[in-house]
Amino acid sequence: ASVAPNTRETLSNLIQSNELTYLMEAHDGLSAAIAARAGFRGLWASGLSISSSLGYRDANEASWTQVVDVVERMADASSLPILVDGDSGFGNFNNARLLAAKLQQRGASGVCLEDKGFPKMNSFVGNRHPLADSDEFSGRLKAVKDTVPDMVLVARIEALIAGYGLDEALVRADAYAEAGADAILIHSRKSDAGEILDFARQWADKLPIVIVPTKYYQTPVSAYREAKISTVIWANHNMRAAISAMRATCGRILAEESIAGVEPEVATLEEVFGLLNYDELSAAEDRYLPKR
Ligand code: SPV
Ligand code: MG
Repeated sequence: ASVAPNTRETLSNLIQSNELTYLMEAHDGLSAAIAARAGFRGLWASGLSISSSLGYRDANEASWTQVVDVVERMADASSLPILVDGDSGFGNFNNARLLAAKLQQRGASGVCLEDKGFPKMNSFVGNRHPLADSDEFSGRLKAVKDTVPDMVLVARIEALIAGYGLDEALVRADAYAEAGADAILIHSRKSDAGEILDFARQWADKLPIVIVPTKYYQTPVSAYREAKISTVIWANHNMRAAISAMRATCGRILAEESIAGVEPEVATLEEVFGLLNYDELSAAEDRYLPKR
């Protein structure tokens, strides 16, 4: 983990800038360090990926304190600004503001809240995605903004996921902007970006738009630049890449009764030590441990 504090771009700058911003999913200290080394400038602390890596389902089975602990490891290991998937806020306005305050204390730069109830279910699972009442959800947003005014607050609209149309999504976006959101995340489970681009056209840049193209991955990012979308979240690809790599490695070691075959395929131990800055520790040992 990096001990030196870094001067860093703020999440607010990234989301407000006119350039298209990418937030890369991470779900623990190691994946956060890998994303930072790869060159990403900000991270998405994905609820799906954090749950999965802990062995939970993305249905609020992981407690909010478990999520906060993971985010702290990500912040320490990467020094990047982190937008945290706060799900629906783990309850009412009071739970949401407590979560946000604790996330800020532990190094997060922003929190995204979705307009559903507790417990939520991952947006790509099944068809039961009851929406929260818009006024009640706006209260959750206001409470978070009042409690942590300098944190980026992203309001996530689940209307399209829940089967409502663009009109409901736009009415909710207006209400959430009024409640103090800094950006709107519009989510879709369609395999093309049509409804997202329609939303962007009608929303007309009133607040920055954040999208999660997990299902409409074929659309090139040039379409998002043209539509003046602010931020694209690559939401779960470190977690899914880890599954593929670990499955292949386990299968091979079991079948070959040897680790010789996988050795050239897996990261070297030197890479592990580099990612976690072991050099910094040995320099500190030279400085602080008594010389013999
Ligand atoms: C997550 O990464 O947990 C998200 C995005 O919320 S999604 O899985 O698409 O709902
Ligand atoms: Mg999520």
